[in-house]
Amino acid sequence: MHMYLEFSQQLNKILSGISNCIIIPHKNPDADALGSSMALYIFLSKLGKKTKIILPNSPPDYLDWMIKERSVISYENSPEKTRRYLLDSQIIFTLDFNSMKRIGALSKEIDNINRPLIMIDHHESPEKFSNLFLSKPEIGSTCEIVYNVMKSINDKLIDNEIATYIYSGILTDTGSFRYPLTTGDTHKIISELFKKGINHTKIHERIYDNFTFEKAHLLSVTLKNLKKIDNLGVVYTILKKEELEKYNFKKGDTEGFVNFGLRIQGILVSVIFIEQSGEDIIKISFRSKKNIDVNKFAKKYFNGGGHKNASGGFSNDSILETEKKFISSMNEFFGI
Ligand SMILES: [Mn+2]
Repeated sequence: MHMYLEFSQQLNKILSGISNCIIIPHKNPDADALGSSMALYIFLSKLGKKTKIILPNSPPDYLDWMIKERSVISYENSPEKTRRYLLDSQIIFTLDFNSMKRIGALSKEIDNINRPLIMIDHHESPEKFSNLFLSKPEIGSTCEIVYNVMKSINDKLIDNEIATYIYSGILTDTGSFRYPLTTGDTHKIISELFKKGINHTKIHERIYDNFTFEKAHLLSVTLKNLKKIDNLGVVYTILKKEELEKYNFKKGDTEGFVNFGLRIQGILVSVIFIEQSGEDIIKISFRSKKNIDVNKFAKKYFNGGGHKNASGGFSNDSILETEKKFISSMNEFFGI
């Protein structure tokens, strides 16, 4: 709690002198990025600050419910408007990422206007781009960190709506409270959120029971394509362009698919390769259990990073080349 207190006091001091804030989550935002941004947006608004969330690009459809039109603008869709908001701003919060790479072209705009940056994040190895930062890789979600910050600034401002956003981010980033970084403190926060009257069943349904018919079929292809690297406890699957097109793939449709591999007995690493049309790269997601550090793996072999048990990367090679490289690097990684 000590670290939160110190950060919150510094933040409070900064806030007392300003009236215009911007909040920026990472590109392709998930429920933790959007949840922490929306929660902080409402909180800052209640403190009387004019606030806007700038998204590097539009969020996936299934998270539409998390967004309130007036609070958010997408840089991808309205670059000019974004520049105006940035010019008006006095400070910029960056949430749920710690490398400027994660916001794409928007990072250049941030460089240009040169405002104080305040980073709140839980990924490993933060870049030092901010003036004030709270980097806590030992915490399971940015929402949990933002909650503690808001709580130490002004507990009373946390309402049902803020609590709902915070719950959504904690829920998804802890894998529904199962990943190792879920703690007793996390559950204590959840109990506090319940006191704010959240409807947890409704949140679960919105986040998880949202498959389109095509997405269900895409999942069946994902599982059908599953391959195993014998003796390493590794499974991987590949979704080719044609398969994605056949099932009318939309951004976010494959969210969570990579986790299914970890349901297999004895499997400690699960990987999904997605050959997205329109982009010349293969996107890769890694999940692992126990001490297997797929953050290290993604960094070393596939231009990526993230967390120990959940990371991402990409490849510029063909599917065939990427698969070959993946198998040999996994063997090298496991020292075989
Ligand atoms: Mn997160």
